[in-house]
Parts: sequence; structure tokens; C-alpha cells
Amino acid sequence: MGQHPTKICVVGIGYIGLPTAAIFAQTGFDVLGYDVNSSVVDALNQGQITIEEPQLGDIVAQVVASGKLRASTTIEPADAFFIAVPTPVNVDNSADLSYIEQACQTVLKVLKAGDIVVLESTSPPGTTDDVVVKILEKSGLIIGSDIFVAHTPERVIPGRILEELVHNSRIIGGINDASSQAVAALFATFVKGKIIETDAKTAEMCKVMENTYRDINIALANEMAKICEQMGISAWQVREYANYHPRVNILMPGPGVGGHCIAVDPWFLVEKNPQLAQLIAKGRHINDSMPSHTYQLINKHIQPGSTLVILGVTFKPNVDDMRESPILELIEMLKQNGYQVVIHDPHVKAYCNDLYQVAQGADGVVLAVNHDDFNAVDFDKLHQALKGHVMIDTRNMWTDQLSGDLRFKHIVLGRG
Ligand code: SAJ
Repeated sequence: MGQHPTKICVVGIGYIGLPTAAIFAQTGFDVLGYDVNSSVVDALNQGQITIEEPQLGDIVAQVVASGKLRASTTIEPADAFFIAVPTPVNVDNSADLSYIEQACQTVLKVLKAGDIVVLESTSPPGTTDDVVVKILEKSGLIIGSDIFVAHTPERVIPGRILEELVHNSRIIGGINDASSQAVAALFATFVKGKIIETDAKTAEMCKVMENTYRDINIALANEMAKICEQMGISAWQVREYANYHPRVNILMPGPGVGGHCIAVDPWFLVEKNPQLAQLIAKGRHINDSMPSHTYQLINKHIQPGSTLVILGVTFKPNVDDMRESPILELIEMLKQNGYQVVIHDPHVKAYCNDLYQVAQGADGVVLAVNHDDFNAVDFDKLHQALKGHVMIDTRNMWTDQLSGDLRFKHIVLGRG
């Protein structure tokens, strides 16, 4: 390995790349954020961020002001490259690796002996060896001794990204030991969690399995909700009481699983192992059925043609991220079936309106996302604004507040 790395380039300054860039800059590295999107680059160079994430705005403003972080649409030589681009799935659920390929081609232009290349994007097991290394080999440099390559899956959760970047354990999957060691040393500059060195394919599989594990457990909660509805009992009570068992932790049912990770990554295993990945595929299908299940629940209680207020459109609570949000699919279904839909979401600029004005004259409310803000709804004001008073609560958020309140018809997903 060459000198200690001092300059870092993060390829893709989105939800993961930007916090990663910011934290390396805060640690003292000179960091360039490369992105093909010039509006993201321009915003960053002004010290502004284009996503909502606690603490991130302050740190970015600081490191941009101190000159430690800047952004460009032109790649530059660096000592270490971190690739943090999306890995979506195509309509047939096969992995779309084109962003990773493009990013590697970009890095290839400035690659020199001694450099480190880290793939952060969640990828089907085998991608580091079969895609990243293959492209970097075109440099003529010897991968593993001239160039160090590893996959270090990102496991931070939106809403707590900065805290988790530092405190989570970190798996470093090198294509050889020298690569793992070089990359581990970089992360050791700020990671306080355990740093584990392994091979690239194992690291890739760990990440995909973590999200698959969560997906399947949410699917179990969703299946339980459907069964409890049928049986006339509350899945929420079952969940609460069963979770008193020291070795049980049933997750929350809901209107679907969204985001760019949990709803996507399990397909990487299904695509490569269609015969073996039976439970994984089933879990995906169960979670994908939830927008339609929620639609049917709504349809049972409110006629098409009615106006509904949808509370929350993001893929999960307390973030502004709408990627793969199951609520968008639900809204589409409602519209197609003749419902009028108005949306309120305090986290999304376009829908950050006055709830009580938006609700004026509507026939019902669908609580779609469990944003904390919705705990503070003023039911007297809402009652006044609404014409009809059906409240479809997909997250069991209002059970305490609305219990015994005869002004509303409170319907809960998962409660028969
Ligand atoms: N959800 C439920 N019920 C639950 C928990 C979640 O329906 O009990 C839904 C959410 O509403 C959301 C989806 O699941 O639509 C995913 O949300 P999440 O909060 O579980 O996870 P993400 O997608 O924000 O982040 C996950 C995390 N992975 C795991 O918890 C195993 C995170 O650590 C990863 O870094 C991230 O994926 C990623 O980037 O892969």
C-alpha cells in the first residue's frame, strides 16, 4: 500500500454517500463528492443538503465552510473511492447494476497504483468480484496488490444515519486480506463499533440477509394482521402480549414495506436462487400485497367517490423519503377506483399544508405513515373540518386517543 490516504472521493452523494462524505471530512480527510446530478453538486458546494436527516445539515455546512468537503460533476484523482450509488431492481425484479458499472468506469479514468476502491452500495453477492474488479482490471493495474478493493455494506437507518455511521459495527469484505486491512484502517478513523474483516462475498451476503431477515419478519407481522382481522381480534394486542416473551419480537404490520433496501434486496437472492429462496420470495409477495389489502379495508368502510385525507406519503415515519413508498401505490389504487385524494405530510415540502384546511369537507382520513406529528392531531379541529368521520388507522396510532370517542369510526388495520 502507498502513503496514508488523505484524499477521499465519494461517488454518489445521496442518502448514504453524503453522510459518509461529511463524516470523512469531519474526521480530517479532504473529500470530494462526485455526482452526475449538477443540482445536488451545486447545493452541496453552497453548504446545503437536499435530503432531510438529523444533524447532517449542520455538519455539511461546517465541513463545506472549512473547505474539507466540496462537490463536482467531474471525477478527480483520490487515494480512496467510495461508491454509494443505487442498486434498484428492474420491473422483473432482477438487479440493475448499471449505476455501479457506471461508477466503476468513472473511477477507472483516474485510478492509480495504491488506490483503494470501496463498494458501499448493497449488491447481489458476487458483485464486487464479478463487476467491480472486472472493470478496474482494465486499468492494467494488479487488483489486490496495486489496487485495494472491498465491499463494506452500509447498515445505517434513515433518521439516525450519523449516529449509526459511527456506532454501528462495520463489516469489511476485502477481495483479499491486504484490501480488508487497508479499508479497515480507513474506517477505524471514525467508527466506534466493531470492525470485522471478511471476504467480499460474505460481506455482500451479510447485508442482503440482514434486510431479508427484516422483510420476512415484517411479512409475518402482516400475515398475522390479515389472520387477526379475519378472526375478529387485534394483531396489535397479540403483538404486544407475545412480545413479553423474552425470545419473541414480532414487528409491526402496516400498509406495506417501502424504501430502497428492504423491499429490494431480498430479490437479489431470489434472482440468483429461484429454487432455493422460497420463503424469501413469499415474504416479498406478502409485503407487496399490503397496499392492496389496505385498499380493501378502506373500500369496506368508505364508498368510492368519497374524498379521503391521506396522512403521510413517505416510505417510513419521520423522514422525507418517498422512494418505493407503498403509500404512493395505495393512492394510485384509490384514484383509479374513483376516490378523491388529498394529501398531508409534514415531512414532504409538496404536502406540508395545513391539515385542518386540507381536511375541510372530506369523508374520511387514512393514517398511512406513523410520523410522530400525527400523535398531536387535534381531533376536535379535525372533527369540525371533516364531513364524514371514518378514520382508517394503518399503524394503530390512535387507538388510545380515539377509544370511547363516538364522534369517529376508528378502523385499525390488523384489528377485526
Ligand atoms: N416496516 C414495517 N414494520 C416494521 C418495521 C418497518 O412495516 O415493524 C416498514 C417501514 O414502514 C418501511 C420499511 O418497513 O416501509 C422499511 O423500513 P425500516 O425502518 O425497517 O428500514 P430502512 O429501509 O429504513 O433501513 C433498512 C435497515 N435494515 C435493517 O434494519 C435490517 C438499515 O439498517 C439498512 O441500512 C437499510 O435498510 C439499508 O440501507 O439497507
